[in-house]
Amino acid sequence: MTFSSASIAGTVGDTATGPTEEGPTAVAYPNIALVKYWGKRDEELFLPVTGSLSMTLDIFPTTTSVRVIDGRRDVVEFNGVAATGAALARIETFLDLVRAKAGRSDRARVVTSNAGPTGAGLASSASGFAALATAAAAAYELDLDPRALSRLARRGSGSASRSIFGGFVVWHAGEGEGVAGDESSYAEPIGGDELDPALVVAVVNQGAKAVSSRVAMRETTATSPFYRPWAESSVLDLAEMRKAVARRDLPAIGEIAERNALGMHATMLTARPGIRYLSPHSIAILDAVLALRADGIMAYATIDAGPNVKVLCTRGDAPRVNATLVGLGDFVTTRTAHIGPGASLTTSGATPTTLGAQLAAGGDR
Ligand code: 2P0
Repeated sequence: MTFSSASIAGTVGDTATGPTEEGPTAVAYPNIALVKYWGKRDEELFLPVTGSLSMTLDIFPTTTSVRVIDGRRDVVEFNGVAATGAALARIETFLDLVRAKAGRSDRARVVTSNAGPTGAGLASSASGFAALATAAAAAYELDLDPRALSRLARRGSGSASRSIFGGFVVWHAGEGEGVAGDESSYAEPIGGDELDPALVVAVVNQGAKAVSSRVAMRETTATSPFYRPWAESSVLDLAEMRKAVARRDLPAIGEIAERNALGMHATMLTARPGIRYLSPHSIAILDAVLALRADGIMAYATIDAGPNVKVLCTRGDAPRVNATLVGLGDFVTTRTAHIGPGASLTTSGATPTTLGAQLAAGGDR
């Protein structure tokens, strides 16, 4: 756990992590699910059909500051550009929820930037809403413990509930509907950081996806005849995955993660009409992962709502995995991630570099 309730509640106004000129500033990292969240049982409360389990990364952070202002509308600056339309509305809706919890009505100025690609299946909404929840809770002086912060982040984007914490994290589906469901659906860390795996992120397309994961999961749950069987098997995958993490069994973790992800994509492919995020480049990487395993390298793939593939392996094998993926051709760009921290408040307000600059500075390719 990265911060205690005291550090959240107690930081507002203190010099170590208090408001900067832009207001409280939070940094959060993306997480990649090893057992996926795919489908909601309540769209408004973001209650998932199944629980999920993820690994928080140490790359592609989102940095967000929130300052309460004297104005009639929220103002949002995203990667240096004023947000409008649906992107602005989504943040306003989330701030309305924070304001309702705080009993406040004053508007905010939000400045946010992503170090990685946005909307490309690299969990930008997870880091984004984890950072926004953390900074907004501080700006509106909400006294939230990490569990409550995770539940709040969930209302911005389900997967953001997991990015409140570092390392391996489980997000409980929760029980029941309404208030009972809301209170029981939160994320928490489960240990296992000493596994110290690597995740080689193979970016084949940095562009935003054509179909958002929100719409895709709605269509899948509503129309795929394979959705229910996948959800049932995912519950079993989660139970097995928790045991595999508890016994620090990386090959089992990889095996479960790969089958769970392929199953999730099978449900999308069988939605009506089908939704396909996988591209020929994704398949080429899946083939390379199979070839690595045939060569005795413990490498397993997972893919989210986009064509990019993440390959789980040991820290020691990461250079070999990376070299293999880079060797596939110019279409692939890689970054190697390891276990990363939970969301935190910071004073720095440093603007993260762009993906291109990161790759130039220290990327694998
Ligand atoms: C996950 N994904 O578990 C799964 C796997 C994508 C594929 O969580 O509608 O952006 O905002 O709750 O969290 C992406 O979905 O969706 C996601 P909303 P979110 O990481």
